[in-house]
Amino acid sequence: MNREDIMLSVSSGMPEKRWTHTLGVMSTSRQLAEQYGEDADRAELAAIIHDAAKFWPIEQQKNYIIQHELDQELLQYNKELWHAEIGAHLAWAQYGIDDRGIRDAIRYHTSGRAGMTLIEKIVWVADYIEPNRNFPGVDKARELAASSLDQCMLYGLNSTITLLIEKNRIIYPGTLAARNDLLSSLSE
Ligand code: DGI
Ligand code: FE
Ligand code: FE
Repeated sequence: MNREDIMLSVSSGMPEKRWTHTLGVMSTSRQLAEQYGEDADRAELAAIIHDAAKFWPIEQQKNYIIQHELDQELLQYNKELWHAEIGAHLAWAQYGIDDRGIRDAIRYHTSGRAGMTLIEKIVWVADYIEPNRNFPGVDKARELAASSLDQCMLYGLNSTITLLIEKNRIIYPGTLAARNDLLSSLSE
């Protein structure tokens, strides 16, 4: 499917506000790709699809993961992680994207993982700082992203992990691994 058809399909499956967020992630991903030396079209394509399954009813998300034999382990962790795994599968099954790097940028856009690629970091950071985001600390995150994707990601992961602990919620081990991996590569 071409870019325009994918945009129409994804936008029709979400409320307007979430599509506005997606447009923000698209432009921020392009911008970060140009700054940090990634292919802007690839980064933007991952951004278009990243939240495609975000507004599916939660039972439908669960069933999709089971029926398509996706990572079942995710079902033991927070539901907010599921749409990323489904989005990566939709990119291939519904939108015909062969590029594994694009699909992994979608797959890890919420959790993060150890050893993230450049495009994965770009989409993660763009999702966190796009212009429509408004949470305490977002300006600090934007400042960090202007000079270092790794510093911005570490800041964002620390903040997400802290919030999850404050709410006494489960933390996905991949998120901790992403944070630890960034910390050790930054201190090398
Ligand atoms: O889909 P978006 O709202 O654009 O953003 P996202 O896909 O990054 O989802 C972020 C939410 O996921 C955030 O409110 C925290 C929540 N979450 C729940 N459990 C985890 C988690 N985020 C991470 N990184 N790791 C978790 O274990
Ligand atoms: Fe998301
Ligand atoms: Fe998002």
